[in-house]
Amino acid sequence: MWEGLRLQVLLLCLGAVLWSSAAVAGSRGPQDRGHRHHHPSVYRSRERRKEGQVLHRSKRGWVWNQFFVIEEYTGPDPVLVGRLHSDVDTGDGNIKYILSGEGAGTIFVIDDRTGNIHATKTLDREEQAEYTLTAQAVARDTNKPLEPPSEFIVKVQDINDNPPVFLHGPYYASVAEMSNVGTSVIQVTASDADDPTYGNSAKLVYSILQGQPYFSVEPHSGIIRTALPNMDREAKQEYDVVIQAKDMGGHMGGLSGTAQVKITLTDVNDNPPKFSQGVYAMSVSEDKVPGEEVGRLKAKDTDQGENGLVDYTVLEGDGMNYFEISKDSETQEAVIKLKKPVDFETKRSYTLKVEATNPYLDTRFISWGPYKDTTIVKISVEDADEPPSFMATSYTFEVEENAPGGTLVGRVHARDTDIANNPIRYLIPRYTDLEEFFTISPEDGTIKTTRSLDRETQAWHNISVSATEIGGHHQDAKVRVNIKVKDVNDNAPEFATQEEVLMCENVTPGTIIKTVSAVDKDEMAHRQHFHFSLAPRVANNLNFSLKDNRGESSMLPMSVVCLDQQ
Ligand SMILES: *[C@@H]1O[C@H](CO)[C@@H](O)[C@H](O)[C@H]1NC(C)=O
Ligand SMILES: CC(=O)N[C@H]1CO[C@H](CO)[C@@H](O)[C@@H]1O
Ligand SMILES: [Ca+2]
Ligand SMILES: [Ca+2]
Repeated sequence: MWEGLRLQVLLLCLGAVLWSSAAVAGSRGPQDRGHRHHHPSVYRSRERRKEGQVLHRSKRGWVWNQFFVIEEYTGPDPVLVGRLHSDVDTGDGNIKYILSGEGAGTIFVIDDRTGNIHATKTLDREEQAEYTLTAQAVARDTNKPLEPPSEFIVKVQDINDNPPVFLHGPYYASVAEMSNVGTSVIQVTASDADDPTYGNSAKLVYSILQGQPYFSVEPHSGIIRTALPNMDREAKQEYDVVIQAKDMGGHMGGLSGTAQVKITLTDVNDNPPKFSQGVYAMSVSEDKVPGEEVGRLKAKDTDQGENGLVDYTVLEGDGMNYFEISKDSETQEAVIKLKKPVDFETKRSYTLKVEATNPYLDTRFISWGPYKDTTIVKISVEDADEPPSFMATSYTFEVEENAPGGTLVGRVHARDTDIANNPIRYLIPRYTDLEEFFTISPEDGTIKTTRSLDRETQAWHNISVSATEIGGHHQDAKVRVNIKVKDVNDNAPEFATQEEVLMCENVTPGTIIKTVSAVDKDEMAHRQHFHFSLAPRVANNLNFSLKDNRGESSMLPMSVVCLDQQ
């Protein structure tokens, strides 16, 4: 419809270069952009414009409904954006040009006689890229429109006034150690507020400022890749990389921004476990009981997590039956414990061949292995100061009662099982023989009585004897000694009862008058019995007889029989 209007717009050319691109602004091609970034020429052209260079519309077909004004212009005078001109304008001042729309009267002011439009302040394309305005030509006296109103656009011309910015930095990334060269780590992206469709103001190129030769960045994608083979986490784990994004396609004079990228190498299993010693010496006392810890050793593995886990096994050695190996999962140490008691006097040293292995292997690095190590553990058995030991677990002796003091009862014998073979001293702990019936020879362990014993008072003297090492740690041992007092027949039998016997007259001969029995304090052997007889005083009295019931038991009662009375 603009074709039909007679309102002419004079474009103010900002210079030949700017002009040409403005003329085809609707269909800018890459070849045009190639010219557009020569900003010095833009500034130069501005100077010329101030001299009043004005181009007239010379042919139809322009995209002439657009004005261009460069952003961020800070000259002393307002920028002339363009000029409205109507064909009916004869230059006599009867036409009045009116501007309305976005920014009319504030940002854009028009000289209503000449049609010159000026921008009153600097414009920022990144704030507002274009303004839609309406031009009118009216008769100055009647205010009658001389042309239909026509809409046009003022486009703010981009300059490179915005640096690239990494909006998501700083970045944290990780990549496995030993990765192949070219392994992608992370992609970083910067943004540029300038016009991406125009010139190179927003055309970014990435480069690496810090982090070479370990990493590289792809210039156009911002993808960071590894650049060095065999990067070893165990040598260096963290890298501070700085990436720069530069606009103007990376050329001189472009603006730039940087981002920090912290790259951490993650672990792979590329180190075997390693014992620091070829031989580990340990010792165990012979008095340790099975289950007790003998010692620890550790194979170091510089890898992390499960790559650094170590398992231990005993491969061989004469100590295999006596010691077992386990792992302290907290410290990753091998723990050697006693499995069976050891005896210094029997065998004084054992050897174990211990292997440490990584349970989790990485197939890619198998050839760098083997992921195991072996070492020798030498365990010496230490002599423990063991208490003396009696030759018997207990002793039983006999001594005759009434034997005189000083009679030999028996002899105990203990000895020191240690190599030192310390001499032994014996004694009877007083509390086991309160009345001091016995003495013992400290040197040779012979027990004697101190006085004669009476079986009928105490038949057993169950005492203890202790044996103590002289020297060493004075360890001692005790043994039970049961002493039996042997009986001798030193007691006369007595009647069990001492009663008078009353009997009636005229009893029938053969009647049992009384049964008597006897007791004896002495020990009664089996089938032993008493012999009964009538006292001599009545032995010739034929009126009574005594019947000895010998036979069944040791204390059979006797019958006294009343003889027939005449
Ligand atoms: C003493 O030891 C003997 C034999 O072991 C035992 O028959 C007896 O009952 C013990 N006497 C005492 C008082 O412990
Ligand atoms: C020795 C004795 O005392 N014998 C007497 C037995 O009994 C007759 C009759 O009762 C006496 O006459 C005896 O003296
Ligand atoms: Ca820019
Ligand atoms: Ca590793």
